[in-house]
Amino acid sequence: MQENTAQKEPRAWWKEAVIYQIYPRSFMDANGDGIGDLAGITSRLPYLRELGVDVLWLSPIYASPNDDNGYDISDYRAIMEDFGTMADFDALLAAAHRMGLKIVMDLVVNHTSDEHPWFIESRRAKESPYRDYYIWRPGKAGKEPNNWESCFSGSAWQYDAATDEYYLHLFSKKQPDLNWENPKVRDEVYDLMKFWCDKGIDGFRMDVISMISKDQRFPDGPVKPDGYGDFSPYCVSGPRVHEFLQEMNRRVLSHYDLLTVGEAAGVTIEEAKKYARSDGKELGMVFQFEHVGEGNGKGSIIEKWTTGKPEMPKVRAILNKWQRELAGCAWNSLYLDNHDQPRCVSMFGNDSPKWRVRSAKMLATCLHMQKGTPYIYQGEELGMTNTRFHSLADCRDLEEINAWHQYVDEQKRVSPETMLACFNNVARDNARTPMQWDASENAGFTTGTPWLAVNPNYREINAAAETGDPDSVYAYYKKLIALRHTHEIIVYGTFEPLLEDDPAIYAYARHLDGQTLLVACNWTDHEVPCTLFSDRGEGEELISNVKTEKERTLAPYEARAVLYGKAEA
Ligand code: TEU
Ligand code: CA
Repeated sequence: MQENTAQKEPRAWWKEAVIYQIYPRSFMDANGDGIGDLAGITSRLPYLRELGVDVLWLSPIYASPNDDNGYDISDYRAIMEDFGTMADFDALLAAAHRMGLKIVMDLVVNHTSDEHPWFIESRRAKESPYRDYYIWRPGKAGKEPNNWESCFSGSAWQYDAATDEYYLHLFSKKQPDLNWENPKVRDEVYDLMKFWCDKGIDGFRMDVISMISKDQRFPDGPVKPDGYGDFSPYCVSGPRVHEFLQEMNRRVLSHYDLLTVGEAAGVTIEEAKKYARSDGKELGMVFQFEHVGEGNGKGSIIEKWTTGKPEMPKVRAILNKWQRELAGCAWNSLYLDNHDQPRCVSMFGNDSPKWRVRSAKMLATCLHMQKGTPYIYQGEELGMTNTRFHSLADCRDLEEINAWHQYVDEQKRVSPETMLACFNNVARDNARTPMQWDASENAGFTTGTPWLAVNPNYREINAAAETGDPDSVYAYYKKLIALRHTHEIIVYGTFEPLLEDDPAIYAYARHLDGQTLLVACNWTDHEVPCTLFSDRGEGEELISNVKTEKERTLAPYEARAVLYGKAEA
């Protein structure tokens, strides 16, 4: 096991932080209308401080007609009516800062809502001064400008009779893409960012930021199994994306001390080294999607839809590649789920009553001991699981509803049973069921009727039960977060992959100032041989999810982290 003394990693507060993602619609409802809101978040700040997280990332809270639950913004300087008022936001920000919690906003500027005044003006007339704020192209009705498919099914082009042209929407047709080629658009974006920075926020999570620059030839894309064209070769990490982000950095980011993370679907290692370059000229880090994509072993029936599960060796190979390749030149983000992914214990772990708690702790250990900034998605710290959809009527997310209509109704390429099974495995609504606060009605989330049904297992899985239980998933996350705050090796230690051929164990070492932290996690439900710790001799066990360890084996879903050596002064 080698000790590599990589050059000193530049220090930064956001590298040492643990981030907690809040999906406001499903976090806490303070006024009984069944929809989470800002006052609800404020009321739960003591819970978050107690958990020990440092930063709260709020999914979008801006004015929105909610075609895509806030990721379709109609006014960037106003709060969504469902969530409250700007005064509620100011109160939340002030209370969070008083408790030492930072607030990161979701910046959604690849597209706006079609109800944003800019778009209403843009579609009014070809001569409109706002026409070039969006991407319009000529085309005959039924003959789109090219074959690109939207991420939410169907063509990525919407015909607009008013001016007999098509506009581009890589997501829903109520999310027209902004034209970043237009310097006025970029000015608008930098001004609204300054508006929030001057209010005192602490950072931005940037939505699909890897898609803001498009190849201006707009050529057809490679044809996918569902017959549409793939826009990725012409929209992901496009020709001017780094020029735009360096300009954003010069004009806004460099004037504040912010956490910045770019959601970069489809980003490669080489591109990530530019987005998150360590000289700070663009962003602090990116979210890459390889380890949650079909290449992780879960496969695909059509597009993202699958009933398959990831295979640890494939997940390990992907994460180790990102650890290895970004070392010394860019900083990693660490996550297993968010508001677009199924619950991690259901997807990567084992959510059966027998193994849910232990496998949730194992996954948390495996992720949080790696090098990078960890993100916890609301409820992950409780070991919340996927829910059960019995029919399309149980779903709310347009991605699911549109996919059903395209693949079940129109193309008849997937049976209703199979599509429902795919939904129960990977649908986004699994992540969006209300937060489970206690065992009272609707899990203490609301006194009204929740906008999306609460997961029926809330009586067993809820914060009230876990905050009082030292063996709970909550208590384990709290300990993991505390360890990151007290052990620099977990933050800045170099990463050394181990046992990369082992079919069951994901193991690695971290090294810093003469100390070594050894981490080994059994991703299977059976006992496996492991001599990593016994070979290494006496060490200080920092954390383990199994009380009675055996020297030379790891129990089902067992995870251990042991520190060796004394830190050199
Ligand atoms: O997601 C972009 C993105 O990558 C997702 O569409 C993802 O591919 C898909 O949802 C996986 O199922 C961002 C936001 O996180 C998402 O909630 C929005 O719907 C989307 O952008 C459009 O703003
Ligand atoms: Ca509410």
